[in-house]
Amino acid sequence: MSAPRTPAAAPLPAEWGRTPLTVVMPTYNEAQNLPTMAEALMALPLEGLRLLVVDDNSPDGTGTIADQLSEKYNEPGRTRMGVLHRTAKDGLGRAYAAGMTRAVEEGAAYVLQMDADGSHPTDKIAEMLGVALATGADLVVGSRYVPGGTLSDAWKPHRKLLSRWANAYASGILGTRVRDITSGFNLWSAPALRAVRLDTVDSAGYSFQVETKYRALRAGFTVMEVPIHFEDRTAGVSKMDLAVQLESVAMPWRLRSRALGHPARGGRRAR
Ligand SMILES: Nc1nc2c(ncn2[C@@H]2O[C@H](COP(=O)(O)OP(=O)(O)O)[C@@H](O)[C@H]2O)c(=O)[nH]1
Ligand SMILES: [Mg+2]
Repeated sequence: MSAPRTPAAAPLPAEWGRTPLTVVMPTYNEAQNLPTMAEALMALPLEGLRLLVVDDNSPDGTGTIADQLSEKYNEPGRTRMGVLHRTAKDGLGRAYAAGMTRAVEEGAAYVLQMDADGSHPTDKIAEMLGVALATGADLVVGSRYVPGGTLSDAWKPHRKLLSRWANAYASGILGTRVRDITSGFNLWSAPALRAVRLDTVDSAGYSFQVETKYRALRAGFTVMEVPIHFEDRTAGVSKMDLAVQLESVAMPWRLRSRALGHPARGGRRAR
């Protein structure tokens, strides 16, 4: 007897597929990756999906490529892709805050955060939207650390350990039960994003992921996690640097201290 086959993911009801969903994708020197990403997104059976690229004036011309792709995919009366050009490299967190704000202003009911380097699986997007619509969750996290979630084999054991440790560190300090609080592949409802107040987020870099999830949890929004396979980038280089890492180490303490009513000194704004 043959083993039971895993059924293919069921398509979303057509009405759900028409939900206005904007994928916000920050780019810095992703010229080699962006065309493939855009093509994969545009081929998804999600009529309401749009792509908004947020480019920080990449020296490799990613911004120009994004404009050309927009021309290719946009049709009269149907904008499927847009580009937010910023003048200089200003950090992943700032790029996301600007792009996600723009997406909600332009009418997205849901916003999906996604890297441009192929690490996040486009074929999980429909499932994440389906989970949000079916359960009413306001934040659906594409998670490497729930059962079924997997990491690229290209990651050496020490890198896997570091990623696990970074998650345990942030979640432990903040007392959350989110398994992948550092994940950069997240689907948000527009009301949750408004409540998060992106204009007041402190994180310039990758700790944006932790800070925004923590704000959503504290505001009482429901968070769900769905397992993903996380691929290593095959082209281009990582933009993770020491300043970004230091901010990520300090941020959970600042967030906790602020939540306890003792604003950490050196914060950019009092809240
Ligand atoms: N606009 C913008 N995008 C950035 C910046 N830093 C990183 N990114 C983008 O954010 C995504 C994640 O960055 P990446 O270097 O892959 O991080 P890693 O996966 O942690 O190594 C990629 O699409 C990058 O191009 C930035 O300062 N500005
Ligand atoms: Mg990456």
